[in-house]
Formats: sequence, C-alpha cells, structure tokens
Amino acid sequence: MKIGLAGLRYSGKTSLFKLLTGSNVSYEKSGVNIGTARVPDKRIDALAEIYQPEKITYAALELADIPGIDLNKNRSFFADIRKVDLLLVVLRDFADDIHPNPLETNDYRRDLGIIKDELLLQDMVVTEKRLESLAGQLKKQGCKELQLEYEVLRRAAELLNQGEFLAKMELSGAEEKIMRNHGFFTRKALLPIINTDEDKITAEYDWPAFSLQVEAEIAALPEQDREEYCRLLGVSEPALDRIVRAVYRQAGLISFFTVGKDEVRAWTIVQGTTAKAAAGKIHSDLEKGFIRAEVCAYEDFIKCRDMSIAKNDNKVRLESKDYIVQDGDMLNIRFNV
Ligand SMILES: Nc1nc2c(ncn2[C@@H]2O[C@H](COP(=O)(O)OP(=O)(O)OP(=O)(O)O)[C@@H](O)[C@H]2O)c(=O)[nH]1
Ligand SMILES: [Mg+2]
Repeated sequence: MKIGLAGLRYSGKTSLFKLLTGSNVSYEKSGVNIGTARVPDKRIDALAEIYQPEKITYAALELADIPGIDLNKNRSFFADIRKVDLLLVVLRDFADDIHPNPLETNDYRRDLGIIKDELLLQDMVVTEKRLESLAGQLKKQGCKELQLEYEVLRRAAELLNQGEFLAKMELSGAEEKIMRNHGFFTRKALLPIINTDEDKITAEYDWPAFSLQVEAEIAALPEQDREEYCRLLGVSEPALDRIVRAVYRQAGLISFFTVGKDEVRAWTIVQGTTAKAAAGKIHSDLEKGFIRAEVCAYEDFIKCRDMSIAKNDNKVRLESKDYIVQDGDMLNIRFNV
C-alpha cells in the first residue's frame, strides 16, 4: 500500500514529507521522494510502558512525495500517480509571497476541483483509446473476455462523461480485475488535507487541516513538552498524528500487536485478513505451521495490564486459522514446523 502526496505546486508536499518521514530531501529535487512515516499509536506507547521491551516498532506507511501538478501538463506527474494506491491531496490555504499559489490566489476547493478534473481527464483518455481498439478487435473476432472488458469500459466512459469518479462503480470480481489492470486514477482512494496558516488551525474546514509551521514547531520540541504545547494552541494532539491515522484507516489498514521483552510491535494488515495470513506477516514459518492464535483484544488487556490475569479472566481466546483479525488484537501464534 503506497500513499502519494499530490497537489498543485507549492502546496507544501515536500515540507510535509520531510516532517512525516524525518528525511532531509531537497525541496528542489524534480523527481519523486520515497520514504516511510510512522503511524502514531498510543496503544503501542502503553504496551511499551508495560513490557519495557528492547525495541518498539510502530506501524509504518510508505509515502511518495510527487512533484506538483504542472498546469502546463507535465506528463510525468501522472506516471508517478499511477503507482500509488491512495492520494493524499495537499491543498494550500497559507500565505507566502515568495512561493505563491500557482493560481495566484488561495482557493482550496477550486484547487481540488482542478486536480480532480485532471485525474478524470486522464481516465477518459485511457478509456476512450482502449474502447476504440477493443471495438476494432471485436469486429474481427468475438471473444468473451474482450466483450466483458468492452462492456465494463463503456460503463466507465459513461460515468466519466458525467463527471463522476470510477470509485463509484460496483463491479464483479472479473470486472474488478479488468479495471485494476488499467490503474485508473479515479478509482484510487483520495483524501484532501489543507495546509493552512497558524492562526487558522482551529477553523472549520471540509477536510482535515494542519499548519506545517505549527507541526514543525511541535516536532522540534522534546517529546514530553509536546502535549503541553498542543494544549496552549487549543488542539488535543499534533494534526499530523490525526492525519496519518486517517490515511491508515482510509487505506483499509489495521494493526495487530505482538508483545514481549524483546519487542513490542504493531503489524499492518488490510481489514479482513485471517489469523493464518496475519501470522505469515510475522514469519512464513508461523503461517506454514499455524496451529492456533491466542488472541486478546487490547482494550481487555489494558484493563489488567497482565496477560496471565487476562487469561484467568477468560479474555484470551484460542482462534483457528480462519479467524478475521481485528484492529488492536494482541496475537500469540502457536505453530509447529
Ligand atoms: N508560510 C508558509 N510557508 C510554507 C508552508 N508550507 C510550505 N511552505 C513553504 O512553501 C514552499 C514550498 O513548499 P514545498 O514543501 O516545497 O511545496 P511542494 O508542494 O513540495 O512544491 P512542489 O514540489 O514544487 O510542487 C517552501 O519554501 C516552504 O517552506 C506553510 O505552512 N506556511
Ligand atoms: Mg515538492
């Protein structure tokens, strides 16, 4: 699962990328920056406090910082976007005369509209081209698969012509596969966020808002001072923590935990993953030799803060390979190789 930071020029994508990944890339680099962002999780903090492990591992998101969309049609922008699964669209509502909004004034709804239109247009071009070539092929020979592709793309073209995103389409398994092969932009999840001025961080916006300057100030503080500073600003936590968790959720990702003296760790899985497949995330041997998963929900565990007490209280279940792992499950895999 790859998350792309996209938007118009000078909306603050690279600044945001640097903050989220802690990397020190150049603002002026023309290509894509790749890095990982830690997913903050108070539950991991609490588990680490209990187990005092040698190592603490948070969940992570893979980020790609994509150069700003060029209104004079920079094609590479779209090639880069093709590779990501979710678009975090950074919209700008801050003033900066040195790096002005490429459209001169700030209007984040307008900017989002422009970006959406560009994505839609690209999908239209792909659809029309493919439909044309399919029509030619189908004239020569009828083939069930090509016929299905033709029909599903016809439906897609109709939606796009009405200005609708393809994410709206309901598809059968076979249709979904066809659509996935085309890597359509408007089927990707899209989450707008707004980079605003310091004095507007508590303003009402349609989407999550943050101020890069404020976030940078918070990040520069020692860990123990951050909460107090947030309180002074009138916010409950750094906006970036909230945003990263929102991205994680929107991408359909959840975390399960493993705990011990050596490591307290969050593992990332997509919603709907079975216990056996989750075990495979930890190690392929655990998946191959899977017997049972001992499962305790974090909320149950944290009430007693001790696994043997949780066991005595019947809060630890034995689940089989088809159990669907839930967010916050603490797992211990029984296996045999
Ligand atoms: N005043 C102010 N300046 C900001 C803020 N966010 C970013 N900037 C400045 O705006 C300039 C552009 O920011 P970048 O992070 O490079 O923007 P970008 O979206 O990566 O731009 P492109 O890659 O060119 O599309 C930088 O000089 C930043 O310091 C902000 O919240 N407030
Ligand atoms: Mg940039």
